[in-house]
Amino acid sequence: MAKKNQTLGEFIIENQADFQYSSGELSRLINSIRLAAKVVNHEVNKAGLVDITGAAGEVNIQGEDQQKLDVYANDKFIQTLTNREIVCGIASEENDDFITICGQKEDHNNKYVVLIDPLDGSSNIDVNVSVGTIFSIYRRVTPMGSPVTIDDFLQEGNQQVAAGYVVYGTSTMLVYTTGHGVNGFTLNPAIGTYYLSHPNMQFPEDGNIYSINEGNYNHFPQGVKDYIKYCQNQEDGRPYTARYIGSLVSDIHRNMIKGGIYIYPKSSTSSNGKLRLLYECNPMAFIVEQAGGKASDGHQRIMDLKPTELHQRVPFFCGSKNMVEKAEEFMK
Ligand code: AHM
Ligand code: MG
Repeated sequence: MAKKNQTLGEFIIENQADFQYSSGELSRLINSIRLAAKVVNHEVNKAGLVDITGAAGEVNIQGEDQQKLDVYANDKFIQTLTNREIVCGIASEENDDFITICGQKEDHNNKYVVLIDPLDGSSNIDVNVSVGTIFSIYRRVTPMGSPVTIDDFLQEGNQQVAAGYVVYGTSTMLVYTTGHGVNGFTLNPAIGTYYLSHPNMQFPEDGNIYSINEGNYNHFPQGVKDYIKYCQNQEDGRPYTARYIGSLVSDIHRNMIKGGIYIYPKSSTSSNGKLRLLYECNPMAFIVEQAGGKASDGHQRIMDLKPTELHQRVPFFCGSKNMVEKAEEFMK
């Protein structure tokens, strides 16, 4: 049972017994993410002090400029998970291909793979706006003892055993689920400890915030244009409030607390939208559903989509259940 002021460490231990994570491997894995997130948090917080921000001069697989902190965060998460030998493979939004990890005895006997977006929304760093880390954990589907294959990563979102995000905001929070509800922990930076601050988070069924990049309006499908007009109409408690940070984790975190919908649709310039199914949409969908919200591609449940490639993009409609259902009606 979640208790306020409990530390994340205590919570993980307590719930390990509850949920019978037989070997404790999943607990150790979440512990490693907690540790790496603290290190990244420290670096993100210093971003304005040292000359570390700005494009690193590299371009990631999607052809976007990579920021230095993206590279740093990517390295930290991969290093931490690799050194502790608790996963058999990692796929990252920042890497072209997945990484295979084996123990010192080359035994390949760990059972989990992690998919991660180490620093999402990093174009916000230069202007001191929140960014986030998103992670997703699956049990491998190939036999233990052999190296992981692409099949271990291309699993439907409904197979996730855990997912979470870290929001580096006015305070730093780690929010995660293992399929038994959603709990949020706030970092006390003075002592480096996360405390349970948001037990059993619930997405309000309704809301009055819509979050979408309206600059792309002319390129949106008709259903999305009509839904935006619906949000703006003066009736039944509308117009809704428009709020768009352009940082997925922060936009969804706010909507989960206040009630709202986040949409990144396809458009005439990007046929599947922008967000990645494996690193962004599936983990966010798992968290949002566990909190009572809904996530779809405008037609079908996100977590039931069968991934075909590591860096696949999908349209994303996510938030308060009734709002997502209303948007889906417009998409028909
Ligand atoms: P990134 O993974 O390159 O950081 O891009 C993902 C981000 C999301 O955090 C955010 O919701 C979206 O891109 C904003 O995109 P846009 O600027 O097109 O509205
Ligand atoms: Mg991203």
